[in-house]
Amino acid sequence: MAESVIDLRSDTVTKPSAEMRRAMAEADVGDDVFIEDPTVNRLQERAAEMFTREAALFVPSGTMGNLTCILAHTRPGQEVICEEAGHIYNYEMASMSAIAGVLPRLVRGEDGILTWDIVSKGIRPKIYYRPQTALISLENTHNMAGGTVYPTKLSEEICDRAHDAGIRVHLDCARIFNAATYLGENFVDMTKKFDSIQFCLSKGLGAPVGSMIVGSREFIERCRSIRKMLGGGMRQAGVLAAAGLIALEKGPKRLQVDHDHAKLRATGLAAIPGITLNPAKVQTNIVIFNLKASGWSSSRFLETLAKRNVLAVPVDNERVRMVTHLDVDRNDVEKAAAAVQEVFLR
Ligand code: TLP
Repeated sequence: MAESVIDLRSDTVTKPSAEMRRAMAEADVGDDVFIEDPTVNRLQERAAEMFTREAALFVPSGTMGNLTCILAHTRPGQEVICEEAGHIYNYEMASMSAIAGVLPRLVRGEDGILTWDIVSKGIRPKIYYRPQTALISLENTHNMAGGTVYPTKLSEEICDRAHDAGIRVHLDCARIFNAATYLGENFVDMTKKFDSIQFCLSKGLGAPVGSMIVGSREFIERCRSIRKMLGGGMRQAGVLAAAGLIALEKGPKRLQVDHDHAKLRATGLAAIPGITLNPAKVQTNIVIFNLKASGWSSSRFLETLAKRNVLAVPVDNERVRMVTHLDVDRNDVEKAAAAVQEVFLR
């Protein structure tokens, strides 16, 4: 039998479980554009209830969720402050500019984490001939900083001070349950001050498709129209929401396992000469390491690693990202570390 592939490219690669597939097959459905899909409605009600917010909206992807929120919060010509390595700026096809007509105003955080001091330097003065800051967008966990987590006090201070200045704050928390698992805090407390939040069902939680926007009823109704404008009005989407409900109930509880695996892998990788990585900085399920000292480029390294049935993605020419998830076990983690070692030894 051919050796199976260990896919560490992302926690998006997980396949729906047998339980999810069964629930999808049996889902009660209706036309969600008429707001008549009982399973979608249940998922939305459950997400709102879990986050103790008024309402929630099921969207096809995190990318659409973030863009929908930006469109709801801003007008063309305004600015959105975001971290320079953030997903919203680097991996969403510049949609905030191409579609929402707003300018990203970049600031740099330490390990991707912003403080009010950093954010406030990006806020425009209120002068009629200058573009105006409408929104601040934070990312928790911060993907390309290596899955780092916001201390809740820092994000709360940003929200409070931004609100005092009349600026709204969006949270791209695709991996909010990873962040909450790391902090040992309740995700409701971590997110309560944000004007909008977007989290993904299709990452560590294991659903095949979908993200949720959570906020006030009035905000969510605005987002519903915007989602339709973007082509995200799905019809019998209950087949997807059924998997989302299972992801939401069961997914968060097992994330510590992924974090333990990431830590284990980071420790193994850090011991390999040529790899630069501080395992103490690995907080969640994402490990990013630097190959520069080895002389390998990311692309050549990844091609060679793929021949050993281990997949990962480049961050840039020097850095590689590996993500743990529910479809990799401890054995896979150990095999992947051994494969990396073999690549260097050849
Ligand atoms: N992240 C993907 C890639 O796009 C990089 C991944 O493999 O990690 N916010 C954050 C923080 C994300 O990490 C992602 C996806 C999204 C938004 C977008 O979600 P989708 O892929 O559902 O549009």
